[in-house]
Amino acid sequence: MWVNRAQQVRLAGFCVTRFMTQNPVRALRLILGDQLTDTVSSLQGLDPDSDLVLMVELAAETGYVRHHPKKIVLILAAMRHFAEALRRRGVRVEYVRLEAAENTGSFSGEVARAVDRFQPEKLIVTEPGEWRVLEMMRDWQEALDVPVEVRSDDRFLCSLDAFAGWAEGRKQLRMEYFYREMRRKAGLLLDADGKPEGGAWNFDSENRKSLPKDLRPPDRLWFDPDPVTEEVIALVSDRFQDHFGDVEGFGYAVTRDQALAALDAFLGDCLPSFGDYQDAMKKDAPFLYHGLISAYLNVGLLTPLEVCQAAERAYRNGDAPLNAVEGFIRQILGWREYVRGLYWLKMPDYAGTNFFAADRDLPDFYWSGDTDMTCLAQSIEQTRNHAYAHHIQRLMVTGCFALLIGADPVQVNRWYLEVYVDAFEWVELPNTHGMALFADGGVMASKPYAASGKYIDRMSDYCAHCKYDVKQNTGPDACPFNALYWRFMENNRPLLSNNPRMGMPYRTWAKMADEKRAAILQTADAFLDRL
Ligand code: FAD
Ligand code: DLZ
Ligand code: SF4
Repeated sequence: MWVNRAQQVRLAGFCVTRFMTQNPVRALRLILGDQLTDTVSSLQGLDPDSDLVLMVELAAETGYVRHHPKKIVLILAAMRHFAEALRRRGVRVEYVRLEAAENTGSFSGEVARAVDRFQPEKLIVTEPGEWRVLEMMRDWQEALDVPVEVRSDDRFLCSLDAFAGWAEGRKQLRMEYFYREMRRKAGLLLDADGKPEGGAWNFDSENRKSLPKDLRPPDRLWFDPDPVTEEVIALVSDRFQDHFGDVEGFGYAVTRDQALAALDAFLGDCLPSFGDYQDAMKKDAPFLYHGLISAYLNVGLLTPLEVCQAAERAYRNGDAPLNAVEGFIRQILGWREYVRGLYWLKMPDYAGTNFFAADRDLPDFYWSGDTDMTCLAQSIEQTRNHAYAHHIQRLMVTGCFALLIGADPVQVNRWYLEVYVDAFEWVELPNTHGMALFADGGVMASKPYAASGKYIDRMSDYCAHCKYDVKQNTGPDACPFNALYWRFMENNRPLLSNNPRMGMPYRTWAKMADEKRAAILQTADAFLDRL
C-alpha cells in the first residue's frame, strides 16, 4: 500500500494509541502548546515504561482569540515536532490532532477523555501561562476523580512565590530593582566582587541611537517548512483564512535545533548593534537588530537562562559590547520575568483595569493598515506580514496612539493578543495595560508613555515618508500625534497633574498662548471626529 507523508503520520499515531490502550498508565503528563521544553517540570522524573505524555490541538485554544495564522502554524508545527522528538526518545505520546473526529476541542474535554481511556494513577502538569487555563485546571481533580499535580514552571528564573516575596511590602514595583536582584541571583554580568560589570546595572542611556541613513540591517535566518509544517500550513490556511495576517512565507523556527540556529545567527549578526539601535525604527526594515526570539522563548524552544548565558559569553569573548549585552539581558532577565510575576500577582483584576476610563473603539485601520500615518501603516503592515513588530513599534507607535485616542483597553489587549506570534496573556497583558496604556494606574510604569510625533521622528525615518508634517501642531497637515498628545494631557489632567514626572509638560502647556492651546485642541478634536 502506498501512503503519503500525512497518512504515515496518522497511521503512526493510530498504532501508538492501540499500543497504549494495552498498557497501564501510571502518570499522565499533559504538555501545553507553550511548554515544548525537554526539561519542563511536568516531564521531570518521567518513566517511559509507565508514563504517557498527552498533547492536544484544540479548537478552544486556536479560537479563544483570532490568532494570527503564523502564530497558529508556529505553535501546532512546534507541537507536532516536539511530539515526534519525544517518540524518537522512546516516550509514549498520545497526540490529538485538531481535525480528529473525536477531539472535544478543550483542555478539560481532552484531559477527561484521556483519563477515561487510560485510567492513570495521577495527572501531572506544569502551571499554565494564562489565568483562564489555571481556572480550568483547578476543577480537574474533583471533576475527574484523579490526583492532579500542578508543578511550578521552573523555566522561569523567578518563581511566582519568589516574585510575591519580592513585591511584598513595596510601595512601588519598579522593574529596575527587581532586575538588579535577578542579576545577583542568576550571577549574570557581575564582576569578581559581585558588582555589576562595567560599574553600572543599566546602560539604557546608550540604547537610544537613531540609525545612520544608509545602514542596511542584516538579513535574517528563516527556515523552509518541512512536510510536517507544510501540513500544518495547509490546515491553518483552510481553517483560519479569515483571521488577520498572512500565512504565506512562514519561516519561523519550529524545532529546538532551528531555534538554536536562529539564536546563534542573532548573536553573531545582530547582538553587537542591538544596544545602540534598540529603540530605532526604519521604514521597510521590520527586524533591525532585534532578537526575533520571543516566540521561541514563550513556547519553550529556548530557555531564558541559556539565552542570557549565550549573550554573556559573547560579551566575555569580546564579540559584543556591554551596552548591547546588558540591554538584551535586561529584557529577558528583567522585563520578561517581571511582567510574568506582575501578571500572576495582579490577576484576575488586572485584566479589568482602566485608569483613564478609556472607551473609544479601536480604529479599523488597526486591522486594515489603511492609514496615511506612515508610522502606524508600517507597524501594522509588518504585523500582518510577519506577526512581528519590535518593542518600540508596539509601545510608541500602535500603543501610544491607542493611549492618546483613549482606546478601550479590552479591545487593545485583544488586538495585541491576536496579532503577534509571541502573544500569550501573561506577557502581553502587563505590557499592554501596564506599559502601553497605563490602564493599571501606575503599577508598572511611573508615568504614561505618552509622546508627541517628535519622539517617533527622533527614533525613525517614518516622518520623512509621511503625508503629515511632524513639525506642525495644528491644521489638517499636522502630525496627529502632536495635537492628540496635548488633548490626552488636557483630558487627563485630574489624574496626572500630581504625578511629579508629568510636571514639565503641564508647565509647557500652561506657558502656551490661549489661542494656540485652543487651536491644538480643535485640531485634535477634528481628527478624533474623523476617526
Ligand atoms: P528583542 O528586542 O530582541 O528582546 C529580547 C527578548 O527580551 C524578547 O525576545 C523578549 O523575550 C524579551 N522582552 C523584551 N521586551 C520585553 C517586555 N517588555 N516584556 C517581556 N519580555 C520582553 N512580548 C512577548 O513576548 N509577547 C507579547 O505578547 C508581547 N506583547 C507586547 C505588547 C505591548 C503593547 C508591548 C509594548 C510589548 C509587548 N511585548 C511582548 C514585549 C516586546 O515587545 C517583545 O517581547 C519583543 O518585541 C519581541 O521581539 P524580539 O524577540 O525581537 O525582542
Ligand atoms: C496558543 C495556542 C494555540 C493557538 N493552540 C494550542 C493548541 O492547540 N494546544 C495547546 O496545547 N496549546 C495551544 N496554544 C497555547 C495555549 O493557549 C497555552 O498553553 C495556554 O494559553 C497557557 O499558556
Ligand atoms: Fe507618524 Fe506623525 Fe511621523 Fe507621520 S508625521 S510618521 S503620523 S509621527
